[in-house]
This record gives sequence, structure tokens and C-alpha cells, in this order.
Amino acid sequence: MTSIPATNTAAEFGSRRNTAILITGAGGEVGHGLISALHDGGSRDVVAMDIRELPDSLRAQCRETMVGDICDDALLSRLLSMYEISEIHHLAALLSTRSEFAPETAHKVNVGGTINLLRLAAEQARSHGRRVKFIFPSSIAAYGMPDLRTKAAAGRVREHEHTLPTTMYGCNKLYCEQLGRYYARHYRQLAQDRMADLIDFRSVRFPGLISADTIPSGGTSDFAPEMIHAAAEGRPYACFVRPDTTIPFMTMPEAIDATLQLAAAEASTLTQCVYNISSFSPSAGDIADLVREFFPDATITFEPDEARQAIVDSWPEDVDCSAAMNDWGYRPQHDLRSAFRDYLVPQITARYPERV
Ligand code: AKB
Repeated sequence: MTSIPATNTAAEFGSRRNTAILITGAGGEVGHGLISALHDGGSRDVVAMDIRELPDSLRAQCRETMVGDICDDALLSRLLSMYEISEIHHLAALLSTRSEFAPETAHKVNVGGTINLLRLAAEQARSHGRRVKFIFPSSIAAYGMPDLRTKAAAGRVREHEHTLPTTMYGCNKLYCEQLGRYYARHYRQLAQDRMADLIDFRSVRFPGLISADTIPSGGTSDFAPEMIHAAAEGRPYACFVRPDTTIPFMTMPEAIDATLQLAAAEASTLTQCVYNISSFSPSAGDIADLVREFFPDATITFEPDEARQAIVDSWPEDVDCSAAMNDWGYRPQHDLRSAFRDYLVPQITARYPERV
């Protein structure tokens, strides 16, 4: 086994390549926030990829944008030849609701895409001689509670507990966490020419995310952001889960900050590859009550969809974030009320100004 050489071998490619931070799935909710945060923080190296053209506002904040599929080997080879990638934020995925309509496609995109990116990261590290940081957003969907009694008794779950997911998306996320750990620590462990330490894999398990700027699609935690955006727009909303349904959430800016904080953490402080994070754990009824308080005209009804309800019931009511807090200083910035008061309501009302 050889260690990664300290010298830069870009000369193999005949010319110097530009350095880059690669973001896949850049057009999604997290991608929007991450690109802006990196740009505002002074990064001018972002290469953003998505299957659809990005809006001009995002394109302006990137060094380059590419329209393409993470399952397309030729595109990834082109990236390898063009850039020295130091960091990958692999956001592209089919979310939990969408994945249940096309589980095999979900597997292809969520797992096949991730393994392609992990291989790209390893090849990049070999070619430029430095470890590539691989930041992977996982999800509370990696958990699977067998029934509501177990969910109530479990309370805050730790990363290794109750990991028997019931959705294709959850299975994909859990497996990709394991793939990341394998690529970081054991990749090609029997090969004579093995190079160790090619990838620095770091993952957060996101709870449901609530953004004031974007509306999610294809997820099963979407009931919370949908309820809030509908109220701000003056539309009635029929919530697809029962009022007592409880899962963890956080605001999008907190999710972006946490991602960047984990990416910046000293490797020596990290004791595990995968970390829970979350800020508050309200029931759907708690969220509806606050929506009505801030938007008194809101019309919210509860019309549970049995199948989607079962998915949300399989997710824990809260997660234990102590590893993230101890290892890299994660701290929630909001409780539910302050999330509404200080972030969601001011920004959402600015987004739908005709309603105020
Ligand atoms: C989804 O609902 O699929 C996502 C998630 C919980 O990861 N928001």
C-alpha cells in the first residue's frame, strides 16, 4: 500500500487544471443555499452540476455550471480532465416520496450516482495528490421505526439505532453512508498499488428542512414547508399527515451553516463519518398552530394520506445530536417559534409581498 504522494501530478494532463468545489444537484433546495453561502464567503471555485439548467442568479455565483446526469461516466471523466476538485458536495438525489414511485430509478440515481462521484473523488485525489473532501447529505429517512409505540419509546435516537428504513430513499441513504465510509477507509484494500486516505468522507443526517426561499418537491417531510408557503400565499392547505405526527426539522440556513461547519472541521476532531443534526421537533399540529398565529387567515385541514403517513411514522420523533455537538460544535440556531419569528415569516412575506 502506498500513501498519497505529496506532489501534484496535474502535469499528466498536459496543462494545469483549475481548482474546483463540485456541487451536484445544485438546482435543488440545499444547492441554492449552499452556492450562495459559498459565494458570499468568498469562494469563486464552485462548479455546479444539475440535470436542469440553473437559474441565472445561481449561475452568476459559480465558476461554471454543467447540465448533466451524475450517472453519465463521460461527463464525470470530462470533469476529471478539466478540474482539480478539492471538495464535493453531492446533493443530487430523488427524495423519499418520488423514489417510491420509481424505486429502481431511485437506486440508480441515489446509489449509482453516489458511487460514480466517490470514484471520481478517488481518481481526483490520485491525480492531484491531496485528499478530496466528500460531503454527503444523508437523512432521517435512514431510520425505520417499526411502529408508533417504538417511535414514542425511542425518543431521541442515536446514529446507529433503529436503522431499518422502510423507503427506497432511506435504504439508499443508509447504504451510501456505508459506501462513503468504505471509500474513505478501505477502498481497494487488497490492491497492490492501493493508495490510502484518498477521500475524507463526512455526512450529516438532515431532518426535514424548511426554507423560506424554495418549496420542496418529492419529499415526505414536505408537509411543513408546504403548509407555511400555502398560508403566506393565501392558499388553503390540506396536510397529508395527522396533527400528532412528529419528526425533527431545521431551517435551511441552519442546514447550510451546519454543512459548511462540518466541511471546515479539523479531521482529527471527527470520531465518526455520519452525524445527526436537528433543531426542533414539533408535531404537524404545533406547526399548524404557529402558522395560524402568524397568518390568521390560514386555512389548514388535516387529510392524512395513509401511505405517506406510514413513511413519516417510520421516522424518529427526534434525533440525538450530541456527537455533532461534541465533535464539531454543532448548535441549533432556532426553536420552532424563533424560526417562524426571525426567519420564516419575514422572508416568506417578502417573497409573496402582494399578500401583506
Ligand atoms: C424527504 O422528505 O424525502 C426529505 C428527507 C427527510 O430527507 N426531505
